[in-house]
Amino acid sequence: MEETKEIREFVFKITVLGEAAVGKTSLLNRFCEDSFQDDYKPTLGANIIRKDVNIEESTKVRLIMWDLAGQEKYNVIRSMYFQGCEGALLVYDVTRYNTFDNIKSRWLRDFKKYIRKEGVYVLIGNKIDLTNDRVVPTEKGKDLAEKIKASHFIETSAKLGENIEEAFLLLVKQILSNHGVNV
Ligand code: G3D
Ligand code: MG
Repeated sequence: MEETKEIREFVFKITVLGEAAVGKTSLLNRFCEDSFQDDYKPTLGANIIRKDVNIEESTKVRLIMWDLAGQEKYNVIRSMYFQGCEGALLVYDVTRYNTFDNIKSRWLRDFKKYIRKEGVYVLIGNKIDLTNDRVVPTEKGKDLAEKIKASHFIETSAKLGENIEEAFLLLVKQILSNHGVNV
C-alpha cells in the first residue's frame, strides 16, 4: 500500500513596501499573472490579492498580499495594512538612489514598528532591465541587505519577469522556516 503524506497548509499575509513607483504593483501583478484578484477595495486604499503556491507536494501556502493603491500615504489604514503580516518584500528602484536610501530610514523602520519582531524581509532591487540608468550597484544592495539583516537580496525586473517568482519564494520559504517547517 502506498504511504500517504500529510499535507500541510498555511496562510500567510505579506506586504510589498517601498517608495512610489519602484514597481510594487508591477511585481505583484507579474507574480499573480494567472491568479485571482479578489476583494478589491478601492475605498480602503488597498488592493488585496491572493495566490496559492505549492512549495512541495505536501506543503501548500496561500499568500494574502496587500498592495497600496496609489499614494504611499497609508496612515489611515496602517494598522490594518500591517496586522498579521508575516513578512515583506522591501523594494527599491536601481535607477533612483533615494528609493534605496529610504529602505532603511523609512520602510524597514515602519516594518519593525508595526510588524511583530519575528517578521522576515527580503531586499529587492527592481528595474535591472534599465541598465543604462542604473545608479545603485549590485554590491551596494548586497551590503545593505547584510546591514539590515534581510534574509535575502535579489535583483529583479518586473518588466521582463526576471527573478520575480524567486523573490516571492525566498520570502515564503524563510517564513516557513521561521515556523519550523523545513523545505
Ligand atoms: P509602485 O506600485 O511601486 O508605485 P508601479 O510602482 O508598479 O506602479 O510601477 C511604476 C512604474 O515603473 C510603471 O511605469 C511601471 O511600468 C514601471 N516599472 C515597474 N517595474 C519595472 C521594471 O522592472 N522595469 C522597468 N523598466 N519599469 C518598471 P509607468 O510608466 O506605467 O508609470
Ligand atoms: Mg502601486
